[in-house]
Amino acid sequence: MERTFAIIKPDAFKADQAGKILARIYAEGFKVVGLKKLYLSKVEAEGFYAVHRERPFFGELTDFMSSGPCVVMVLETAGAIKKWRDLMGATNPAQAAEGTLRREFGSSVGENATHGSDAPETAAFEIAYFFSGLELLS
Ligand code: 3AN
Repeated sequence: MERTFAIIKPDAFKADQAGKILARIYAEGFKVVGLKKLYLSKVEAEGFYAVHRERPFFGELTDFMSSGPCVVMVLETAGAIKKWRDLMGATNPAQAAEGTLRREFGSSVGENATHGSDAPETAAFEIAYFFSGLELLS
């Protein structure tokens, strides 16, 4: 079993799509080990995306992620990291495959509805950034 970290981003939450996205998560066989709604501050978003600090879109990205509530989750299944990224689709919703979450719910490369860890090390960092061990008992 593997765990990954996922976010329903502020665009999707604001558009009342959290329920539909969660339904897809359950339908695809993920176990939701942790889940909470948060309203990130700018500083909290900057800490989460620290690896992107030098990228030109860092300011835009962290403004967006602190623009409204989001839902953070820990998802568990075999091969969870890749399986969740496959379900999300490409970063740019216009290039995401039919049936993926970003294709259905995203509107731009920045406002793309969902986030998912890209490797085991980032999953470990991202899970620990938002959840204590006590919150992940299952
Ligand atoms: P992914 O989330 O698919 O791994 P990355 O790692 O390329 O994509 O990008 C990290 C985050 O930065 C993503 N959440 C994405 O929405 C955002 N992002 C990527 N490129 C841009 C851009 N040109 N403008 C605004 N936000 C961007």
